[in-house]
Amino acid sequence: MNTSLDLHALYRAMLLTRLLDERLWQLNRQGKAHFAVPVAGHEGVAGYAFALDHARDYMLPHYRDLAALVAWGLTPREIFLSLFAKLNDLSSAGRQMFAHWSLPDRRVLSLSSPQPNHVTHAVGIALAGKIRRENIVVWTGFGEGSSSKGDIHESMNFAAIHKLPVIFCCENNRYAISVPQEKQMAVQNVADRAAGYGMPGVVVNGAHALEVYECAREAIERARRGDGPTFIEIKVYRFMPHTSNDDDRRYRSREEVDAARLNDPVVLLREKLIAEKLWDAARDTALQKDLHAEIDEGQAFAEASPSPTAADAFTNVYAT
Ligand SMILES: Cc1ncc(C[n+]2csc(CCOP(=O)(O)OP(=O)(O)O)c2C)c(N)n1
Ligand SMILES: [Mg+2]
Repeated sequence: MNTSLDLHALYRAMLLTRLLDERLWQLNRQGKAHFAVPVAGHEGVAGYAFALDHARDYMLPHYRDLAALVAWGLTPREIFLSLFAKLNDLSSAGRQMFAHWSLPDRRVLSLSSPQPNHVTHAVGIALAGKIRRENIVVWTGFGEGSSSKGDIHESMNFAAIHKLPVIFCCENNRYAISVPQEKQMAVQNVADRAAGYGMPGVVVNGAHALEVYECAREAIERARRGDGPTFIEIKVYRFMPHTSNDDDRRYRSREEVDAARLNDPVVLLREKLIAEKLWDAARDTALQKDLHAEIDEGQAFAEASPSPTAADAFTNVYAT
């Protein structure tokens, strides 16, 4: 275990993400936000963001990686500006769908809605970094459903041949919207495919953020040494519907969801910290209160921010 990891910061990022996720869903249900992408169950991905170097590495995250972005410094204000499609939204000045994060000054690149095009962009950045001898690592995430697409196979093949400093992170939550994994592929572990491209394939339990951190750290060190890419499969479970446009009762039982919730990454980390006497119930209550206040403030700030006007439709576009 790398003792330089700040466990409290990791837990804070995961808890803040959970509380934000609940608020984003409520706002959608109240008719105040047109689209929500729940991430509950995926918060363990914060572990990988703690293993990257925030001063030089690149992130092209999966749309369910809000916890990694929060760990990377994305604030509640910035998240609500994007949710409400405000003019000062950093990602696109209110143009892109929610969860398409683009923070050029922080080296976070947007995914394209067609899944998973952004993985090819990650490989391109890694190639550029290698040619320029920048010693960067590029992290890219996608779902197991998206891993069936050709983009992934071409990207992995190219990255392995050229020993590029890129990490392919497949978040396997067993469903591509309503399609279960067994109707999507004949392998149990997507990571088994890595051998076919000539790179290590690792499976990690996403319910344990510390395991995600450890495995990410090893892959990042390997990439930084010049030894090439790694494929990491994080086993997770999505507790909520695919998006606010989905009704998951039509394709999975409540018993299955309830059973999966017994392995809640936020609760498991909290219990671990308490068991190791690094945390207690009183501190948890105080933290929850602070985080709720931060969320309220971020929401109020974004609600009071200006919306784009008709004239703004022609800024940052290629032609009028
Ligand atoms: C090329 C393409 N086809 C279909 C879609 C519609 N779509 C959006 S998300 C999604 C499911 C992706 O599932 P998975 O990759 O497992 O990620 P998860 O949502 O489970 O995290 C689909 C089919 C899309 N965005 N792009
Ligand atoms: Mg999936």
